[in-house]
Amino acid sequence: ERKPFPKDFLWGSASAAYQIEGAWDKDGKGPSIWDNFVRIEGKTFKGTNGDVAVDHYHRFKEDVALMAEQGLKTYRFSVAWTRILPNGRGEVNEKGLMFYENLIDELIAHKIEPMVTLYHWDLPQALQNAYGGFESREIIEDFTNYATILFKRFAGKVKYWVTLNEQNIFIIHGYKLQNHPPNVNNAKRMFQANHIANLVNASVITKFRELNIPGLIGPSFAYGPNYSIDSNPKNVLAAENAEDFGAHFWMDVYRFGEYPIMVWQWLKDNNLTPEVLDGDMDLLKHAIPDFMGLNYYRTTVNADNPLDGVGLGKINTTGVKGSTVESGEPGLYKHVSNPYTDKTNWDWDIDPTGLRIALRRIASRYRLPILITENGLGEYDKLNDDCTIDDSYRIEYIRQHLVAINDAISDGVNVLGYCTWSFTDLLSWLNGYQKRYGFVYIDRDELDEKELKRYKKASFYWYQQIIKENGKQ
Ligand code: BGP
Repeated sequence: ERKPFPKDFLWGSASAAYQIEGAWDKDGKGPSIWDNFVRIEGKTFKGTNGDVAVDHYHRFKEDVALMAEQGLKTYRFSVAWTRILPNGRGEVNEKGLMFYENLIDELIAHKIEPMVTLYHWDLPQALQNAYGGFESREIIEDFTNYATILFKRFAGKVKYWVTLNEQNIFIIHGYKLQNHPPNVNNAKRMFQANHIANLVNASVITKFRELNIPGLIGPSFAYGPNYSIDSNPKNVLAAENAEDFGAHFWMDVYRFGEYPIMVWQWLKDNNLTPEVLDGDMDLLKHAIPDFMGLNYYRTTVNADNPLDGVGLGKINTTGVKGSTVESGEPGLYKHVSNPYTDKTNWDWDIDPTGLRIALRRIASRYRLPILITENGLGEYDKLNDDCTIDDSYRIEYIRQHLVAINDAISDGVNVLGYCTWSFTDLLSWLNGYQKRYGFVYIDRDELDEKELKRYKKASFYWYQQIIKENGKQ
């Protein structure tokens, strides 16, 4: 029997600073690693960047008014570290802090719960230069100081805090696939930076507890279940490997302060273990998050991959169906296409049942409430002559995922809320502005900073109704 959504369910939507704000060098903001990375030729789709993005920095009141009109209960956004501390540390830039204070006050005035992500990938370039960013333990103190400024300033106003957005993504793409800064392909450095990112996460949670900040804190993790292509035990084992390496390697650390046994053995065998100092594991063990933040987009199918098998591959950043190049980890698994699911134009599987499975797996293994911090459909949208946008495919996508959440809740999973990605259209890191996720269309084709007009899509009105009826469909 399907149970209703809880009364206080957080109906929300999400964004990230670099993808919407623009004003990349305004009011004292320092450069982040993304401000520079997008300028390397060939790294982003047709060289698109977030210099102007959708100019949310200057239009946040208009955007919040739209959120209020839709009836959002929560809005998840990230703070750009380089607005608060242009060099990552040192003097606070009051103007940068004021931007977020004004945004938070505006949300509260409209009865929208602000949900703040501390880090959505835009590391201060100054810290990358000074000591290699996440590769040095110095970042633990710098990050914790930065977070403390926000905790103290917004304590009482902000109840939901997200530490790191998708550590798995920024580590793997930054230190292996070279799709993100710092644009490195080096396994040893990757596992080192990852261990330090774990310490950063734990240190920030520990600080939050020490300061007795009222509210909830946790990381957001990109997870989609790994399936096996069939019941061939070799392929089933490959899917298990993918779960261990792609999910447990992070979430076990967040929840238990321990690396999965089998991954740790593999790291030792391959001479890739990070440097673990006295006290590290103790810090990790005692920083249990209040919730597991889940960013869910797709599932992955796995098959056996020999040692001389498939390696890096290539993700689809063009929006031309079928341009993904198969990837894998030799000796462990390879990712293959799912014959049962529909795909987006960027080859992402559409799999609402996978979300139910994800919620159940996380709930059983980690015994924490789950906050869905991202889910959505990236597609081409068309602005009609009468200024309407019929994104019925997006409505159908979200509707099916809400049914899956409702099923998981009925299965007994504690889901605190659901944030769609994204509220307005915004910059997709690697895919430009053509891959749209929003309820609100923004015309970016002819970039005119004075224009960037907002148009409500069909999905805007549909989600408005869903919120009004608390998910009843
Ligand atoms: C997540 C990120 C978001 C957003 C989303 C969509 O990994 O946290 O910032 O970009 O994915 O991905 P994409 O823009 O690649 O389609």
